[in-house]
Amino acid sequence: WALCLLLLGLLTFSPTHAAEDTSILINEIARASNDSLLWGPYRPNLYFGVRPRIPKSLMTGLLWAKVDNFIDVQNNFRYTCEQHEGMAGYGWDEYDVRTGGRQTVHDAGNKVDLTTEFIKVPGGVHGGSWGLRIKGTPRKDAPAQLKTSVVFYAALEGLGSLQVENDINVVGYKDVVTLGGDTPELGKFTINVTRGPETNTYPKSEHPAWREKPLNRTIVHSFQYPEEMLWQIKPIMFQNMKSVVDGYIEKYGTEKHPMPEQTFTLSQEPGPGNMHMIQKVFTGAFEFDVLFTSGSAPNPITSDLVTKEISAVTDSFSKRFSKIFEPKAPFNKPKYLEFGKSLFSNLIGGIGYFYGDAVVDRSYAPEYDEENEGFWEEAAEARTRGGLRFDGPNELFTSVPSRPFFPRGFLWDEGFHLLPVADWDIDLTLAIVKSWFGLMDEDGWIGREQILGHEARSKVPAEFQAQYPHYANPPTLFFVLDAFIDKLLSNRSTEKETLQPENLSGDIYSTFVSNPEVALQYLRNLYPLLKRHYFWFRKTQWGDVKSYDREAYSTREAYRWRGRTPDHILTSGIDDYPRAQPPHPGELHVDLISWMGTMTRSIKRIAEVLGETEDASEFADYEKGIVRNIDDLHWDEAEQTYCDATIDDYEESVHVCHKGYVSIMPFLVGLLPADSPRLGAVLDLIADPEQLWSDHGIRSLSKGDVLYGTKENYWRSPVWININYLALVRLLEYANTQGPHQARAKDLYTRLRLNLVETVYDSWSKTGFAWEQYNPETGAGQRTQHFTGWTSLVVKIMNMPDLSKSTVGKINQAVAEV
Ligand code: 6A9
Repeated sequence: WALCLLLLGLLTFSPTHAAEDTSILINEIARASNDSLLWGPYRPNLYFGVRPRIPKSLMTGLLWAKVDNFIDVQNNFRYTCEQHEGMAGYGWDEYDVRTGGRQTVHDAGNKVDLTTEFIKVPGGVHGGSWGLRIKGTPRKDAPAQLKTSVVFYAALEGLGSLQVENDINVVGYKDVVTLGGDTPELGKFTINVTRGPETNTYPKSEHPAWREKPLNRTIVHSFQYPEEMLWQIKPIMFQNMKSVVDGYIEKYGTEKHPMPEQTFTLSQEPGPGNMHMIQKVFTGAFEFDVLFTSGSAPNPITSDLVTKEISAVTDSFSKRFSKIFEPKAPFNKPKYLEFGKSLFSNLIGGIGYFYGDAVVDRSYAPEYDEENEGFWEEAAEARTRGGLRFDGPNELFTSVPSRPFFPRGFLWDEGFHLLPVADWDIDLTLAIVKSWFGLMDEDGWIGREQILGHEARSKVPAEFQAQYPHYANPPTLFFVLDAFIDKLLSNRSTEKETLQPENLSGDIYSTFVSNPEVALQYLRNLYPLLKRHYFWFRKTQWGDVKSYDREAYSTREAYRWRGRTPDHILTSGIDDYPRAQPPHPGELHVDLISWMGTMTRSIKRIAEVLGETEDASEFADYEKGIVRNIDDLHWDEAEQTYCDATIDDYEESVHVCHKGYVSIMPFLVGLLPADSPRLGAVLDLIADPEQLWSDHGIRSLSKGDVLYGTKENYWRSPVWININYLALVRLLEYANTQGPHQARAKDLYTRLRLNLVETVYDSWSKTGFAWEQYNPETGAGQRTQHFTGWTSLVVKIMNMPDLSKSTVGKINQAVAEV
């Protein structure tokens, strides 16, 4: 009925009381949208963990291990996603943030395939209910009597209560274990952990301990723990198991020690506490459910409902996926559809909600102004002096680059993540964008890497934790706002259609687009933050042009990344790409001025849409200066590419040319018009197999560069999908625009698209994973495994048009040749 209310709200909307009605409508939409986004597996650092988007509330998680010997158990309990646990692939096969989906974990080490099926059921006034089905299927090489121990826990942070409701003496936990809870935000709720179907079987034992704790009973272990330590669940669990072992030894001696499946159990201690662990031990295949029912929901969640909903959810996911991301030729084959579903599901299933404080260096040390030569040494020195402080606590709703390795928000990654997400669910996308801009401080800064709270920090070495309020990162969130405005403008004509009830189930995902008033209000609310952020860039990342005896000096549009060291500019996102040596405060970075150019264009467009004409014309001036200076300051005639600039030993300005992603950045972000006199040279560079072109995508650095493949070789040869995606978008634009390079762009586009998809697909089908980057020679996925972040842009790439058979461009090419 939330949907009905929403529909009513939309239909009764009349322009007469526009302002008032709009705000009511916005609230209504926000509520409905928030409700369906309240719950989720928003702890992507775990193989499975549900929490609501509430700072301190109910936290749940899942652990399991095979228990057929005494040795392996300690290392085999799965909990946080880890890279070296010998997983034969894991992740969401199908997932939609609004309704749920299915994840499979191919746990080769524990010889079990574990699935988590999760569904959300709206109803009531507290964000609805959810159900989870946990299934284990022994893998082919598993012993006949595989024994698996599974622990599901529910913990409570913040205000409220959570307790075991069963009377242990009555049911002995043979059947359903019920937890009851009540919190200010969630109201009353119950969590039922079911026994599962009759087909479940349990280990048997002759040991006397069996009489005390037969394993066909569920074990419930409750306790109170300091809130900020609750995330350290594994050591807490082992501690209790150890006390159980000690108890057995004391009682029965070491001779008659029970079997491992009984040894590694928790003590049966249901009761009060902020943590309740529920353990089950099975032989062979198993299944049970966790059913969360919100107190205000009309009906309780049942196992039958989970069965029904999970098939409905996966069904509608597949239909919707085919509609939105249908792979186009030559990828219109079932195998690419499966591949696309998996990649996209992992991107969207990787969305998390994070809450906690962040380490920020607020010393504002004068060294951080980076004015002197040798500034990087002074800055390093200042960093050791510190001024570290905890900012926040902050909250962040975001996707993550990689669940096992970087399970937290990264600013410029997110702009790429949200491009596919925006096609799927623009309301969700805008909620995430808003969450990111909500992190901005009063100067306009947003930290590049969001390491919020103890659990997130535990994954990051201390020296990488601090964020610096003068460090930037490419402003890719503006791409997302651009995509939003594109959708807005293209949707206006079909506005009426999208309000039809039969379209409504899809409509909840795009309320903003189908309601221009609401969309404009969203932008209007965001606009002051966008400006603050934009001017923060101008104020902190400006480049010093006084040593450049060029005309360009007059416009002052020149930029330099702050925070570089001799070997890295982490802030640029392309960490170890070669730059001027040694660093110099008079350096100018061509990638940054390009980012500034695209950001300026984007904020100008937003200003226009909002009718902020004075702002728009101010931005237009900056844009003009930037576009001009990209050529004046950065184009190198001899090298025929764009280059960084610096000041040499003779106080002369010189170019620092390393061909690769940096040197084509003006092209990548869309600042070169189709008739640019530089475009031909850029395409030559891209197309040359001795330079950027490879069979697996465009290389980060030219094969001809002396530093190709050297040192860390992180961004010095490997193929990265985010940048290749940008190249593809540009090539498609040129292929569709009349101009001297149209036919060539079409050819490059077609071949690049093929190479990229094949590369990511091959690696995925061989290894079961998407990877952080790809080897330009072999195409092998490398570095971080299960990198489900921007690599999933391949879903959009498969959905881009197939131009191989179109005649567009051929005619123009012919004309041009004539
Ligand atoms: C260091 C080590 C367990 C590096 O995808 C996130 C970023 C990108 O934004 C950036 O462009 N990655 C790219 O060059 C990964 C950065 C990870 C830093 C974490 C701590 C943790 O050890």
